[in-house]
Amino acid sequence: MTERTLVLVKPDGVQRLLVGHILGRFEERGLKLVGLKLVHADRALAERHYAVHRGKPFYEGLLDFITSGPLVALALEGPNAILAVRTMVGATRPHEAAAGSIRGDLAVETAQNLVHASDGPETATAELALWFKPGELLDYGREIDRWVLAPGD
Ligand code: FUP
Repeated sequence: MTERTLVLVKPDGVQRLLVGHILGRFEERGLKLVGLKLVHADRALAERHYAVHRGKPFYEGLLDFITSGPLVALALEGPNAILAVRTMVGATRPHEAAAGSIRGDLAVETAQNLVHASDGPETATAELALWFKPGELLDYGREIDRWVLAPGD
């Protein structure tokens, strides 16, 4: 099933100059970029994004971190994109993340684990609506399907 999901390359990823690398991993996998923006989130946006964590011990630090600098919001589309992206991102705690995953390869700190990815269909819908206005998510053909990947070429 074709799905859309939200990915954030968090402020640590921007500061570490890993945006292109991380975006490249998703592109190499074959996921289609349907939304992209650089955002310096304010507190209100961060609170809505992380509402599920309100009251937890790490909540205030999480808000401070996610608002500490610009991040890159990506909307990705593809077959089973939500789970495919979660698997590529790896476990929340980077020391538990599989080698080969983004966190498993590039991070060691839970508080600075580089990437956020929606964890299910409901959160994907809600998070895409939170970070993108409707007109900012594009529907477009993928020329590569015709020119590179077309069977029989
Ligand atoms: P994930 O879905 O993998 O991004 O993980 P969560 O939604 O459980 O957590 C969101 C963010 O909170 C993590 F990316 C990092 C932070 N966090 C902590 O700092 N400490 C924790 O114990 C759990 C999460």
